[in-house]
Amino acid sequence: MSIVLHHVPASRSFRVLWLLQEMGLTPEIRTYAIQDGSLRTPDFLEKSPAGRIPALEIDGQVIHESGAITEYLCETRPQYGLGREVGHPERVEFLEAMHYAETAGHLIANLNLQWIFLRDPAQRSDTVVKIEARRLAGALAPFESRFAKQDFILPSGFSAADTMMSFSFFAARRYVRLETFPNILAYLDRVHARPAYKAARELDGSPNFPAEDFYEVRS
Ligand SMILES: N[C@@H](CCC(=O)N[C@@H](CS)C(=O)NCC(=O)O)C(=O)O
Repeated sequence: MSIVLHHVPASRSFRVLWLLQEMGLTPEIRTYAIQDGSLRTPDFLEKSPAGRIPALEIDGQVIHESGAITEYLCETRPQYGLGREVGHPERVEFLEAMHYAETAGHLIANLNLQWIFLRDPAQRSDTVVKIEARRLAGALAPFESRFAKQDFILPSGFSAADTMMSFSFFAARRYVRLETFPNILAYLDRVHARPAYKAARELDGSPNFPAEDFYEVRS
């Protein structure tokens, strides 16, 4: 079975790459860059109408949206136990985490645009970056108390809620000092120790956009 992942290193498509590795599936990876126009070709727009990654070719179709891909993989490959099916006691928490990942994700996207992708840094708004970094910290805060009680996003253990949500923690590090969230850092250590996570990182590739480790907001 051929699986093709349309991918940008260190981006949301890592969610899918890692979930596939948790399932023992290694896709063919086609790598794009956000700034070089490769996501706006007619060929790619047929796969992903807004020109976004990830897009996954699997089972004779192309799926876009990381959350939809994640739910599809869990539903069609239940043997890995990474989803929480309808009727499962954790179903609602699972769906909440799946979508909350994009509540955090859109804040990160706004900050990425302001700090990394604006061609002219003079166009950056100090007000917007300050507000969005605060809102991002606020979106991460509930997980600090959650990880005081449990090792992973769901009480019963590791699931695709982790492969979806973790990207937000990785990417948030550029804008929020995670040292103020020690339980989230301990969670990330648990995630980093997973063999499938390590394998996915090997396949991910180096970021092909110019990101700094941390962006300090002027007060
Ligand atoms: N909700 C979508 C968002 C996808 C998305 O915006 N991906 C970013 C990379 S993290 C992208 O493709 N950006 C390219 C662009 O904005 O032109 C998902 O979760 O798949």
